[in-house]
Amino acid sequence: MTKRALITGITGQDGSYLAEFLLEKGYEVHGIKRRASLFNTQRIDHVYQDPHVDHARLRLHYGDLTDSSNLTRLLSEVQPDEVYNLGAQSHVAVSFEAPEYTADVDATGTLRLLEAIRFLGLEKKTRFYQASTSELYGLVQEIPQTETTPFHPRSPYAVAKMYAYWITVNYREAYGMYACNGILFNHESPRRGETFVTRKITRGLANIAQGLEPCLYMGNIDALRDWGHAKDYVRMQWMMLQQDTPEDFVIATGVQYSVRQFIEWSAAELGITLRFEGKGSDEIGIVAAIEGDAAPSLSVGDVIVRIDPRYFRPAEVETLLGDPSKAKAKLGWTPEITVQEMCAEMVAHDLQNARRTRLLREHGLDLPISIEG
Ligand code: NDP
Ligand code: GDR
Repeated sequence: MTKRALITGITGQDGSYLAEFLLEKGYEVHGIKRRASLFNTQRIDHVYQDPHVDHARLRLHYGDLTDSSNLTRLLSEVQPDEVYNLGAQSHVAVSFEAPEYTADVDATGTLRLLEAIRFLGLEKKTRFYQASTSELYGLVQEIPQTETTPFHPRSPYAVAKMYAYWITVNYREAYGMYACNGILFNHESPRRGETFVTRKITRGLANIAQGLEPCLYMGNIDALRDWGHAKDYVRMQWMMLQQDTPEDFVIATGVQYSVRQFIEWSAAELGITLRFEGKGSDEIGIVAAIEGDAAPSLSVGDVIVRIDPRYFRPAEVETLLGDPSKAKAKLGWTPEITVQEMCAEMVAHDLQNARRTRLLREHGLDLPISIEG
């Protein structure tokens, strides 16, 4: 029997990798996309299948986590074996600007899905994955963080995700549902949204190297993160739903680096050696050396990184470091892509885009580029 999965957030970074992964495993994949005034399916266009062709195994449905009747109708139609709840307002800084909306989507949205499963009597058939987050640890109580480390969320996003975490546990305990939380630490890729820190860096520096932008403006570059590759992490999301009993797992690499370090690696991938000088808001990143003709419009001594307090958060998560021992021991999961390999892949991708934009400009096809972080 072909297994059927429903993915919320299929148009996002993780949703796109998970859809690819499940299609390769032979699943029929249903995804919920939001109505937008422009196309928003770029990340999954390469796996799109014409619904007019027989046996198309990827189907997209309009919907929204804020709409209970829509979710109930879709679950009733699809009757999924597995639901992956990846949909969210997922940007921590934005959650301070839109806290109520973030709670509606990330917290109540999760409840709406679980309740729809229960209401339709699918609680014994449908397995449920909740995209929980290392942001739950916030002001960390223990290093490294494990499945038993206490939570102290530091943003409206993290507080909303805390509700989602516990309502998932509650539906498992109260109704015997196969429901589990993956507590995922930061994971990135060339498909990462452009305003998350790693992608902002790889894209910004690639644009600077190609003469498209003058400078990268950053927030707290002392923040420490445990970064993995999204491809490794979606494999784990699936593995969590294939066990005999539902459990929650930390997914991380067990290694942490600073944002500043990620900037230095990215610059090095582009043939630029960066030197940081100054302190706090006055810190700057200066070009110390350039390999060959890697960045023809730059010179040694140019300042290409500055701090803009606009990107500081009202409450910051300074350090996160996960301990994935349980996932390794119980599921045999280990990450295969290192953070340095991932950084190289992201820079190569963004450099190709920047070169294309520069070429178009040189031929009079002036494309505007957004530098808003
Ligand atoms: P993205 O921001 O790339 O994707 C979020 C997805 O959610 C998009 O498809 C978006 O649609 C969709 N979405 C947003 N609002 C709604 C809504 N109201 N109704 C339905 N769908 C909605 O996130 P990631 O792929 O990086 O992350 C996936 C999940 O994992 C998220 O829940 C995130 O909070 C969580 N997470 C992510 C981590 C990471 O490091 N990436 C770590 C830990 C947890 P659209 O394309 O239309 O905007
Ligand atoms: P995070 O990711 O908040 O950890 O949430 P993000 O990449 O946005 O920030 C990581 C760290 O970098 C610092 N930082 C900046 N961040 C951004 N976005 N822009 C900047 O200019 C900048 N300068 C410094 C931040 O302050 C922070 O400390 C991500 C999201 O994917 C969540 O959905 C997910 O739950 C967590 O990861 C785990």
